[in-house]
This record gives sequence, C-alpha cells and structure tokens, in this order.
Amino acid sequence: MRKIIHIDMDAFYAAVEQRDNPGLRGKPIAVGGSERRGVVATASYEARKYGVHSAMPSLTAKRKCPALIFVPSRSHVYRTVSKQIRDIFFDYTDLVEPLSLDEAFLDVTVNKKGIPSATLLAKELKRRIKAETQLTASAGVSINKFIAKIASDFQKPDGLTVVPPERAVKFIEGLPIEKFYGVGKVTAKKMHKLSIYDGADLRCWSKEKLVQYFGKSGNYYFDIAQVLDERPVNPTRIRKSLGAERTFRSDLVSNQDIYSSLKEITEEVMRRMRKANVTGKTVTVKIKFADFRQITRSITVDNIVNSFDKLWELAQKLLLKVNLEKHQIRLLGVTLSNFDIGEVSTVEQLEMQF
Ligand code: DCP
Ligand code: MG
Repeated sequence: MRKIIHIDMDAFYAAVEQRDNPGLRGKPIAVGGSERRGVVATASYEARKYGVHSAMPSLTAKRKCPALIFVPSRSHVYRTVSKQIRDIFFDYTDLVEPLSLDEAFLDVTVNKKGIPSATLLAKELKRRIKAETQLTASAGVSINKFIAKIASDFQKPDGLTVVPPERAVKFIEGLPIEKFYGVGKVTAKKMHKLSIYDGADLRCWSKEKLVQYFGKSGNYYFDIAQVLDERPVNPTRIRKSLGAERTFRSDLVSNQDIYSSLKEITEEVMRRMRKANVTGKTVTVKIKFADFRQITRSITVDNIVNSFDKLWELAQKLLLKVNLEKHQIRLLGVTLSNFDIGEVSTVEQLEMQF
C-alpha cells in the first residue's frame, strides 16, 4: 500500500501578492487582467466570495465584485516560491512529481526522514511551507494519486484531508462525477445521460462497457472508480509540449462544427498553458479523418504565443491549409511546443478528456 500526498498552494499568485504587499491583505484581489481587459489568473479568497475565479474575463470579475483590485502577475516570483516548496519536498523524498508551479504529488511510502505516518508528514510539509514562504498550502493524503489530488481540494484553504485505505471506496462512491479529475464538462454530461452521477454509479460499470462508451479513457474511469489507480509518482516527467485533443462521437462534417470544436480545444489548451505557466513558439494542429488517416500541420512563430487570440489565429491558419472538402473528421487536436523556458516539468499529468 502506497502513501501519496498531493500538495496545492492556496490562491497561489494572489497569496504571494498579498504576502508581499500588506496593503492587499484581506482585500478582494485578482492577479492578471486589468480593469478593462484580459482574464483573471487567480483571485484571492476574499474575491472568490463574489464569484470571481480563474479564467474569468476581467470585466465580468469587476462587475461581480466592484471593489476588486487588479494586480499584475509576477511570474519570476511565483517560480521562486515554486522552487522553494520543491526543495522542501526533496528533503522528504525524491519521488516528487510537480503538476504545475503550485502543486505536486509526493510518494512518501518510504521517506528520507523515516516518518511512518503520511498524515504527520503532510502536517510537517504544511508547517515548513508556512515557515519558509509565509504561504499556506492544502494537502490530500491517500493511497493513490487520484484520491490524494481530490482530497487536497476538499478543505481549502489551509486544509488537510486524509483518506485512509479503509475509507477509499466510500470516498469514491460519494464523489459527484464532476469532481473526478480528468472528467471534463462534456464527459460529465455524457455520463449523466447514462445515469452516472457519482462514483457509486460509476462503480457499477464494467471496463468493457466504459471503453465501449468512452474509448481509451474508459480504462481510466474504470481504474479510478475501482480504486485501481496504480500510476506511479513520476519524478522525471518533463513535458516538452502541451495540448488537448478530442475524439468525436460522430464525425464532424460541416465547417461550422469543425471550427467551433477547434475553438473549444484551443480554449482548453490556453487554460492548460495558463495553469502550467508556459508559453511557446510552435503550434500544431492534428486531424484524424474517419478513415483513420492522420495529418498534422505546424507553424513556428518568432514571438511567443501567450494569448488566446494568437493561439486561435494560428490554429485557424493551420486548419486553412488542410483541404476539408469531402472529409469527415474523427479527431481534432491542438498542441503548443517549443517552450520558451528551459525546464517544464510543471505540466498537468493526466490527459484530460473533454
Ligand atoms: N492559473 C492561471 N490561470 C488559470 C488557472 C491557474 O494563471 N486558469 C495560475 C494562477 C494560480 C496558479 O496557476 O494561482 C495555481 O492554480 P490553482 O488552480 O492551484 O489555483 P490557486 O492556487 O490560485 O487557488 P486554489 O486555492 O483553489 O488552489
Ligand atoms: Mg492552488
């Protein structure tokens, strides 16, 4: 039985800004965006009470919370803190897998300090993070990555949620399907149509049936539902690209469907880029046709791609290069690569499905 901890900093960018500028403490703030344009990278908990959240257009955020203070993002500071917390993790184990700047999985089954209780170890991590960065983190402790990740979100901020082995099944059973990491909005809807609303419902499904309805991802849904998530914490994972793709239940034919699907996928890529804090210079569009023939089209630009508008412009340009006439499209994907920072081990681990 493994002992896995997932740690995630609370309101990360906003907490750093409030730490470094006492005038912002206790106030509703948004990092990123401005009074007039852009999107919110994250909001302080004071602002979240008004419904302000990550990826919300600034204008909407300001309307929801008129007292909202916009603070510019300071990437280099967030990277420094990220490095500090990683160094703390390495004091306990080398099995550290960062998912983004502010979160990581740790396998502490065997740890450098010989601490037998993962709960005590998580408490110590939280205490040290607080002492060394003046910031709070939330932790989830369990027997696999899936449960640990969801648990860390349960009692934010400054939370500690432990799901011991004997409670793992109950935990999964009671979990609404939307909370399953890796189940996107579209998949959740599809599951609702099949009367799958929570883990208990999902647990009634065989692997075969899930694969039949959800393709390859069906295997993953089965494994997490049956508490068979054996994915190791992978400390060497360095991603060189970041993307999203979607297989359609019925092939796309009309240009309108193709472009609107491509736009949704591009939006998902942008969300992941923001979350992972990466920008890059190469954009690739992948298309699989109904006959399974697959093509990719890439473009590399001189200036980094760091906005949705730019990414969308390039994705459309690439699609224009493809003759879509008389073709049915089975899969569309958008990928960003050629990152402009050297080390990117900070990208989301799971291939998230739509
Ligand atoms: N981020 C971003 N754009 C997004 C999502 C996140 O720029 N769409 C950045 C800002 C966040 C940081 O990544 O501070 C970490 O993301 P989290 O999802 O962990 O969110 P927070 O740490 O801000 O809040 P929480 O307390 O919910 O973890
Ligand atoms: Mg966080």
